[in-house]
Order: sequence, then C-alpha cells, then structure tokens
Amino acid sequence: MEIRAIQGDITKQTDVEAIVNAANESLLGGGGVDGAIHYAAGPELLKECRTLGGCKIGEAKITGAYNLPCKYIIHTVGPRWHGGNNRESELLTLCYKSCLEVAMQHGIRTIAFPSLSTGAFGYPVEQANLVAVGAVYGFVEEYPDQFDLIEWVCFDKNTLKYYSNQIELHKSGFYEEIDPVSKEPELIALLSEHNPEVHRSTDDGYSIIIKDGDEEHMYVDYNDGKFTLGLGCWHNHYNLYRKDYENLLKDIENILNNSFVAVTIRCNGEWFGSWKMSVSECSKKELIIEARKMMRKELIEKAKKYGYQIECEFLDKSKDLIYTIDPEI
Ligand code: AR6
Repeated sequence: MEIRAIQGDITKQTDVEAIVNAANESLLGGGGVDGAIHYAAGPELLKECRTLGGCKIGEAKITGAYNLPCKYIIHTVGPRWHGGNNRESELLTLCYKSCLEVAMQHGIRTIAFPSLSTGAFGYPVEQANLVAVGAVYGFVEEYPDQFDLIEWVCFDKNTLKYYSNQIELHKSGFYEEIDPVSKEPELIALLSEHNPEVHRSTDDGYSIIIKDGDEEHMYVDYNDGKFTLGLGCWHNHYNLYRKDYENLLKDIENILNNSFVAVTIRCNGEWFGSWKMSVSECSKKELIIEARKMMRKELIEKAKKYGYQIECEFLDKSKDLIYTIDPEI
C-alpha cells in the first residue's frame, strides 16, 4: 500500500484505475481540473454525467472514463472557502472519504486525487493539504487492506511540496497518537521547580497547577481528550498527537524561561481577548498591531471610545507589564 504525491496532469495518469474530479454541484463540467477531465474524456462523459442528477458538496459519484487511460472517474464537489469557519475542513474530509468509499464499493485499489478545492474554490493549499492527507490516512487506518495506491497528482510544484511534506510527516510517525496518562510524570517534572499542585479526576484526567498565592497562574491539564496549557488569561488546546505534544512541551519551556508572554486586552474592564507572543516581538508598537488584528468591528469602536489596556503576563510576575492605550479623540 502506497500513499504519495507526484507532479503532473491527472488526465494522463496511467498507474491508477480511477481518478477523482474536482467538480461542481451540476456535474456538467467547468474549468480547472474538471474542464481538463471532460476535455480529455470526450463528450460521452458529459452524457453520462447528465444522468446523475448532480452531486452535493462532500458526496461522490462514479462514471466511466471514456477516452482517459483509467477505468473510472469519481466526481466529488469540494467546499468553497469562506474563511475557514463554515465547515470547510469537515466537508473536505467528507469528499475524500466519499471518494474512497465509492472506490471501495467498485473494487478500485488504485486512485489519484487532484488537490480538491484549492483552485477555483479558493481553499488555501497550506490548510487543505493537512485536511486532505489527514482524511486519507484516517480512512486507510480504518480500512487497511483496501487500496494499493492512493496518490495526489499535483499540477504545480508548490502544491506538490505541501502534499509531499504532509505525507512525509504521517510516514515519520509525527501524527502518532500518544498516551496522555503516561505523560503525566514528564509534565510534572518539567514544572517541578515551581511547586506544582496536581489534581486528578476519576476519568484519568489531571491538572498540574502553578499558583501565585491562592490564584492559579499557570497550568497544564489533560481532560476531555486533549491537553490544555494556560498562563494568566491565555490558554491553548493541544491534540493527542506526537506533533502537538511536542508543541505543548516547547510552549511550556518558553513559558518557563519567560520567553513567552500571555497578552490580554481589556477595555473598560471587559475582556477582549488573549493570545501568546514571544517576548522578542512584543514591543508596545507590535502589541498594538496585534491587538488591532484581533479586534472585530464593534470592539474597535469601543476601544476608540474608552481606550484599552494591554496586559502582558509572564510566569515570573515581576516582569508583568500593562500598557494603557488612550481613547482616540
Ligand atoms: N491535473 C491535476 N491537477 C489540476 C489539473 C490537471 N489537469 N488542472 C488543474 N489542476 P480546480 P476546485 C489543479 O479549480 O478548487 C471547476 O470549474 C489546480 O491547479 O480545478 O475544487 C469545477 O467545475 C488546483 O491545484 O478545483 C468547479 O466549479 C486543483 O487542481 C470548481 O472548478 C483544483 O483546482 C472546483 O474548484
């Protein structure tokens, strides 16, 4: 079983039984890879597509391949990019799954995908590749013996680079699931100089807390299937992947040596938001630029009226800073 990415024109692929088309809901052709596939397959493809009654986003339908060197074309409709908070990744995952399910139902063991949604539909390839490769690996884990070759045929070098790198990460075990319970001693040891308190819950969860007086100041916990790291008003979640666990350890180290700072914006006493920054990039000027980036329209209006505070919290509280930004008159 091989998973790989290559550069090329998907209509010329001779090593697979099926290629996937990045179609639209009508299934009646279009530009991009869809146009290239219809052009290369010939007009009989359109005839068959007319009988299918279209296709919903995330679904997949199969046709013959006519003048193409493969046997089948699996048509799917990817999500259009609307900023990332409109179920894009869920729908893109569904596309890959639907195509692989349809392939499996037809006994297809070799299949080529284009980089779905990253052309006319505008899904940034930097994000689409993570979802796409994750979806395929997820599927293969569930059905390990169903395919001999799953590949992405990328039109350009840049796209190829993203998919190849992501596949390499999967192959190297970067996404291996880790056992969070076995990590507890390591995490406690990391924080040991700061007298951590450890609380355990009945379902294997734990919290390691560093207090400032009676108040919780920094914590790392494992609960509800994820790790959370918090400093002051900021917190972040980490998945149970080796990759994310390594990020968690790096973030903890940066907090411990006071090179990360938790930044919070407050306006008229109201919490506007928190994020973390590296100390080297948190001059007052940069903090204001970041604060502006995270404020949506109504917050900007309030900030202009009342001014706001930028609070920088370190693990070592003697380093804490507060900047007061005046209202704009
Ligand atoms: N072989 C491999 N990849 C290709 C080829 C090819 N021959 N041609 C283009 N690509 P897009 P989408 C790449 O726009 O974003 C159509 O009009 C391309 O460089 O084809 O899912 C449909 O009818 C990009 O990396 O698909 C829909 O309306 C990737 O294929 C809409 O576009 C996908 O780009 C679908 O948009």
